[in-house]
Amino acid sequence: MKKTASIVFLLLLLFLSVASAHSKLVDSNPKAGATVTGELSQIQLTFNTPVEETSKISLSDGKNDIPVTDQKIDGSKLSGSIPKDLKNGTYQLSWDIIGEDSHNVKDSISFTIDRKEQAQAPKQEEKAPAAEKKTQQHEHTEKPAPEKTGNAQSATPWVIGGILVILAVIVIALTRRK
Ligand SMILES: [Cu+2]
Repeated sequence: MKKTASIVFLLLLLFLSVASAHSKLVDSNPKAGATVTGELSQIQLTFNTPVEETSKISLSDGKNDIPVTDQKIDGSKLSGSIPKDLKNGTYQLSWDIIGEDSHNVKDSISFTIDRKEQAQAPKQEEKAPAAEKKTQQHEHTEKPAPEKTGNAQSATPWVIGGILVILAVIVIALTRRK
């Protein structure tokens, strides 16, 4: 009986670790949807896992890319420098990272720069603050040829999860009969 319980527990643990393995943003400067009124020359993204060296940040004002220079990776933190004199407006801060589970994750947040000294003629589009928008896309770039030699990283987490749940149900059903 105890043995069965621990098997079920292990299966559950395995399922959870597979299902939650993707790297995601946990903090940022500026924060998602923030309005920046002061100085901003450094941006930083913090993820829930370390990210690989090839990970990149990019910044756009919706039309043009703005250079993010001096990009640095420090464990789970990705940082870079941006021009100090950005115009007032809404910006998209995007990342293209390789997370700890070796998956490629692309996502972005937006923030607004609204500095008084730059105040321009009022715009008509103030009704819906674009800064609230947060695009969510978690893309997984799978290896081109999925082969059987691959480990759990290339298998679809949901398929594994489903199999584990079925196994757990069978184990529980067998235990009840005794
Ligand atoms: Cu992932």
